[in-house]
Amino acid sequence: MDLGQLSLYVQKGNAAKAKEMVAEALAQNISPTEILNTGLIAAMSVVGEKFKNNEMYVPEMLMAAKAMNAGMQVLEPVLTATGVKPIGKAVIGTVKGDLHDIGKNLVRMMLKGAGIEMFDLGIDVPAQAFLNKAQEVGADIVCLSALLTTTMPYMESVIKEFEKAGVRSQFVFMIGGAPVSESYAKSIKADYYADDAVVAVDIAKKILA
Ligand code: B1M
Repeated sequence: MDLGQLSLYVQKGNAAKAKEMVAEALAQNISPTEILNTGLIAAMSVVGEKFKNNEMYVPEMLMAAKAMNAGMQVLEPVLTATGVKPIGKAVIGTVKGDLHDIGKNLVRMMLKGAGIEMFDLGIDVPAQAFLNKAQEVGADIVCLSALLTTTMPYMESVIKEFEKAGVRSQFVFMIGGAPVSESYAKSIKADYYADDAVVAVDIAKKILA
């Protein structure tokens, strides 16, 4: 199977074909990681480049994201399949002002697949909502995602909200997203930075061991 074709369907925003091809690829025993990396994530890199170069605009970018999400829905049961009892709990969300959720969803699925009970607050999440949910469910890890340089600083506001409430030390913060870096994580006193969903799983397992 040509996963390049899957990437093209996603770039063109053809959700039905993207879904169909992911299902076919799984039926042909192609690994979910390969489908993700070569078919789906690669498509979003092309879309991002084209957007930067004014060859693609927001509506097309949104269509591509919908096609990507359609493909990911087919992959979800495979990525989240786990027979084990939960090893911990995590709250996850994309911070306030930011509507990007593909990377966050991927991290959620992979952490769930690693046996972590996930509480997904969605997108555009205010600091107080992270604090409320983390306390309500007794989370071990609070996962923050941001895709924009303009929303990344809000991650610090979330951590400060926990400090203000006097509960910062009860939670481990893991942050990630395209503009985020290890040094940024250090500068806002987050505990961990994860470059991608696979690294996020490694870190979470270490935290919960
Ligand atoms: Co937007 N967008 N977007 N966008 N968009 C980017 C991020 C951008 C880089 C495009 C570009 O210019 N090349 C640019 C940001 C520039 C910047 O800040 N420096 C940008 C912009 C400018 C915008 C708007 C401002 C455009 C506008 O309106 N003029 C607008 C902002 C809206 C808002 O949020 N307020 C906007 C809107 C959108 C859409 C809604 C159309 C759509 C999102 C739809 C959706 O998510 N449902 C969209 C998309 C699709 C993108 C690109 C093309 C793809 C993002 C993506 O899904 N990548 C993106 C360009 C790019 O990234 N190349 C772009 C695939 C995904 C798997 O990767 O999310 O990076 P990613 O997640 C990775 C890692 O980062 C990491 O793990 C994942 C992989 O395993 N990770 C974590 C993520 N979160 C983590 C959390 C962790 C650990 C790891 O721990 C907790």
